[in-house]
Amino acid sequence: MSFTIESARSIFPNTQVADRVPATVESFNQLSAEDQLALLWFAYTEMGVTITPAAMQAVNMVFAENTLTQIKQMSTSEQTQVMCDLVNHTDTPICRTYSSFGTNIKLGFWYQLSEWMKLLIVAPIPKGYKLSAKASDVLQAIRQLEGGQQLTVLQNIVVSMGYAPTCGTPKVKEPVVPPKNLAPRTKVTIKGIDNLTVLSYMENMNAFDFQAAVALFAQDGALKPPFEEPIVGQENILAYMREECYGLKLMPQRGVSEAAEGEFTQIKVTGKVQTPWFGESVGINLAWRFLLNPQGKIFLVAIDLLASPKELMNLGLVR
Ligand code: 45D
Repeated sequence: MSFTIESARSIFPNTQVADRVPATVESFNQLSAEDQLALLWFAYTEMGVTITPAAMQAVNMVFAENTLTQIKQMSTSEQTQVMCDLVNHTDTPICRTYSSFGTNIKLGFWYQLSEWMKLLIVAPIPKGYKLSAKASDVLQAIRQLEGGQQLTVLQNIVVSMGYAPTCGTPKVKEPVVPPKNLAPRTKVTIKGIDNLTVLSYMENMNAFDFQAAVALFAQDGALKPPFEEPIVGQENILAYMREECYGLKLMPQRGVSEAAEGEFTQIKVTGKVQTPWFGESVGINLAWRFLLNPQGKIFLVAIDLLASPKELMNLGLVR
């Protein structure tokens, strides 16, 4: 029997993932638009971590500039309406445009609005806004998550906003920006791991050398981001990395390598990742579960957000 992507997903089955993240997003989605906006604003401003303004330089904001200027010139009530439309997934031109943005442009769009809200250029959330009881519960649930999980909740919500007519909306093609400041190549060491594919994966990702990172995958290999379906095939993985991975810092710590059936190898690595948005102030606890084919190519790497820091030590060795 040989692996399928589906069956490969269940290697290291005792990995405890942060299930409270999708559960929180789910209960958030049940709230009214006003509650959603106010709650997000409270959660964002309370989080106690600030976005590194320099992160905006890694984002190609030209695609959002027209929309942002348009919103800036609106009346206060029109601005509030646009924000409600975005959370309501209403079919408007702005919501359609927003949906065509990649993740980082969406985050950058809200970052810009948040800066303008502070300056009162854009309608702020009313200071005295009273959340409904249900919304207060969701806010409380967000407060109880660890920092990296809170950011993931926020990111997932921001990504799902807007209006996409069908599931296959054409994405704005982001021109391939020639790597600005290719990060210096640094050697990675992972306690317990000497596998060259895994080590090169980390090193190439940290150097933003996505071409080299993708070359480590099998032709029909897959990458599964947290709470998403696998992205299959080298070309799709490369497009994904160019859109989502610029500026990430992977900090693997330890791992375990075991033989799997059919001369495959399964390797689990735990550690942290830093996002360019928050730099060193937030480390997100992660696991990478690699399944390498007999040729040593990546058949699947599944990235999971860990339920708790304790999971960093759970390599499945204690039986
Ligand atoms: O007024 O090896 C609100 C992969 C509304 C690749 C707002 C990976 C109200 C392979 C929205 C609140 C990528 C999978 C305003 C590794 C309102 C690989 C503004 C993993 C103004 C390791 C809100 C990477 C704002 C990972 C401005 C796990 C919110 C990366 C901004 C994780 C939120 C990155 C931001 C995360 C959130 C980034 C900037 C979780 C960023 C989150």
